[in-house]
Amino acid sequence: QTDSPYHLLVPQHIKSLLRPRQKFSHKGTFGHALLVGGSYGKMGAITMSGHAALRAGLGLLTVQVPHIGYTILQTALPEAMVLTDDHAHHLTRFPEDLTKYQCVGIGPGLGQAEASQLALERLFQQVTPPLVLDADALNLVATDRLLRQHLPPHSILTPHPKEFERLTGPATDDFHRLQLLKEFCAQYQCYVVLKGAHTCIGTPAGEFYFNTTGNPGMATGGTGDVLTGILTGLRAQGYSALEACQLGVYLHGLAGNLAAQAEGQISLIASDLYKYLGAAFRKAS
Ligand code: B4P
Ligand code: MG
Repeated sequence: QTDSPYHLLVPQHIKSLLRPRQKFSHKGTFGHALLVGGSYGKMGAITMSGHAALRAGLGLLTVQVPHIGYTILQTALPEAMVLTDDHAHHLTRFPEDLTKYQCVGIGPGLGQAEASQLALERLFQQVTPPLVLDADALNLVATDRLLRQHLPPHSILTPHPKEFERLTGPATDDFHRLQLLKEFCAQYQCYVVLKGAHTCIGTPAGEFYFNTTGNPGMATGGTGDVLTGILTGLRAQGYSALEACQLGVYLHGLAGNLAAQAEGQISLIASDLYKYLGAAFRKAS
């Protein structure tokens, strides 16, 4: 233990966080999550998040998508329940009752339609379960002051560097980016997973956790959507926001390493990450 705010995510720590399954557990033990996203031509993102949430050990999954996504989801992800929005191509509302969900993940493939923005504004004005915000949910937060003002505390945000820049403005160098990360997490009392080759988790307490897994094979479309699913699945199981970030980021990268060992970095695609997530859990535990 040191006083430094900079930490590395090491295997011993990850192992200590993982909770083995008890014999008499049932699906209710492992939480019910809601994933919200998808729009016309972007249904793959939320579908992959769903696969990843389930492979992360989640008990029950509901996915809310625009009407156009109904058949796609029920076919591609038979384990999930599907709620459809009245609108065909994008989301215009969230479910009225969110109390049955232990975590809500929002953003993959969402798009930035004005109606989706208004729906997010309404959501942020009510008491919500823990949130994971990614992709277009972050882009909407970046452009809408009302959304930033009402960002529910203890949310997990997962920007890549461009999305982060939209949230905070440009950084002059890596050190400045960490400074911006620290200020943003403190101001909004949130956990930010700043993604990249050295993904860094920022916390409201001003700590930084750097990931030690992952490889450039993961620089391919959809790998971020898989991370969103993993984090949502872990958070819904009762892991704290910080535990979910640490476990999720580490296991996502480890799955990427195991996938690259088998398939090669060049051919790695995002769905390989949830295909190898089980092997990553086994290796980490
Ligand atoms: P978008 O169109 O917003 O991409 P996306 O849908 O969010 O893609 P996805 O969800 O698959 O990937 P994500 O980055 O969320 O466009 C991305 C834009 O941002 C592009 O213009 C791109 O050039 C730019 N951009 C992205 N990353 C950048 C970076 N590091 N620096 C500058 N510009 C950047 O999630 C990707 C996942 O893969 C993360 O978990 C990440 O940690 C992991 N990953 C990616 N590269 C990795 C690497 N080299 N090593 C280890 N892990 C890596
Ligand atoms: Mg992304």
